[in-house]
Amino acid sequence: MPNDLSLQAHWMPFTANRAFKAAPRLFVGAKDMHYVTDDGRKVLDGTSGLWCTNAGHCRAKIVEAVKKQAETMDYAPGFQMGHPGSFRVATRIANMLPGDLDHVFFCNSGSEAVDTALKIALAYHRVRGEGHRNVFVGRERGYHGVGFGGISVGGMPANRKMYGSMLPRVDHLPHTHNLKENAFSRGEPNWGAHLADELETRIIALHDASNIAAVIVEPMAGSAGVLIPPKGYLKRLREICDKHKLLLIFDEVITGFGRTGYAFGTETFDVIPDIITMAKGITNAMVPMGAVAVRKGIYDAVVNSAPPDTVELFHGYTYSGHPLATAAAEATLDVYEEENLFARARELAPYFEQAVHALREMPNVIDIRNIGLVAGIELEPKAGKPSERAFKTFLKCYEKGVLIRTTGDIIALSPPLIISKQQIDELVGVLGDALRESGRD
Ligand code: PXG
Repeated sequence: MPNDLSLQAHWMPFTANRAFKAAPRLFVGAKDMHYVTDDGRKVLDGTSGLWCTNAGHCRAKIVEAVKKQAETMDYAPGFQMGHPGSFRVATRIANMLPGDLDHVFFCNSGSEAVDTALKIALAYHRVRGEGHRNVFVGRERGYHGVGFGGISVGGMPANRKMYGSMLPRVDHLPHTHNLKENAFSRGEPNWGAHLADELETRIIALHDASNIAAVIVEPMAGSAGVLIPPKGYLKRLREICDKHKLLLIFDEVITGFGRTGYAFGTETFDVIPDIITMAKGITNAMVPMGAVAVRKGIYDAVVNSAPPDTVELFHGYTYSGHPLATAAAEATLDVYEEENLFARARELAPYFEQAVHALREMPNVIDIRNIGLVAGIELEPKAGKPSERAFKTFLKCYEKGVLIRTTGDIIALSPPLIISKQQIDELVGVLGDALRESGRD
């Protein structure tokens, strides 16, 4: 670390600031599958940064596109003005989505995408004369970013407990994680579709469908530790939403752009929601960007309800559709397409599955689950010290040149979709060594 670098002023996000500043870990470079540390070590990226560099790091095509855009036009106002890039990206995203999910609103992060989606859902019901539909249904262990909307529908206790009042009318479905029934499942677990029925039997029964605006879930919960939807679960949610005219929102901030083996989770799980939120992989993380895709009927209802020539939705961000972000997105979508990366994730998935499930024999492993190029490895928490075992494993992996991610005592692997079989072996091999060592502690 440079001697003149002071770490004190920066209040780091979701980080143990004091421990980090006592023993910092700094990256200073990145290329393809690797980071470079400040002391010149290469670290294999097993997590695509924070689930976002799906095409690998510093890809030349994306770098060039952003450079060129920065030289040509740095910024264009997005309100009552436009620039071609945002229209092109919206069209391309609409073409990647199934059904009539064909209008796209831009923002700058997953948290903003979630807020935007919730607001669009309320606006949609209101313009149809159903403004009484203002209850949102999230799910326990859901993660929808850190805005007040997102933490309200989210189900991560630590992310909520400090912050007092949130959106006032929210209920939560039960999460689907059950080790007794589903431990060591490969792909979608068999047990748990019936948990979707709670939407009808408990939540709709309590609030009445006529008061509920939307149900928001991650098709596969990422941050809570890779919780893969049970077979048939998402279809049941869709059926119940249809029956009671509730909008179904899929938060695809993590599952978007190939993570589960197809462009989006909607395709992998063959269930079409009404609204999809996305971010992260949309620009391969080169420039922050988020987006919300909605079905045609939602756009039409809101837009056509306003008098002609007036603003239809009072919502937007200074940087909605920022030119650098749209340039990065266009080049990123090119890379995904040219290198067939979503199909590559699908084709590599069985090899990845075999590799990660071999960790079953390691000490303290109580579950392994996977789909596409994502896996969760759950450890038995150390008595009285939750999270410690997984975090120590993270530190050992980092020392050995591999980046993993932990949440509680769950290890998540979500490598860039360009990973080779040899690198999968390296990632899992190093993690295995680290688990063996942590097992002795
Ligand atoms: N929705 C989902 C499903 C997410 O996973 C967000 C919204 C919020 O996105 P922004 O861009 O506002 O952070 C996320 C973010 C992790 C991890 O390791 C996950 C996220 C972010 C950082 C770390 O689990 N997900």
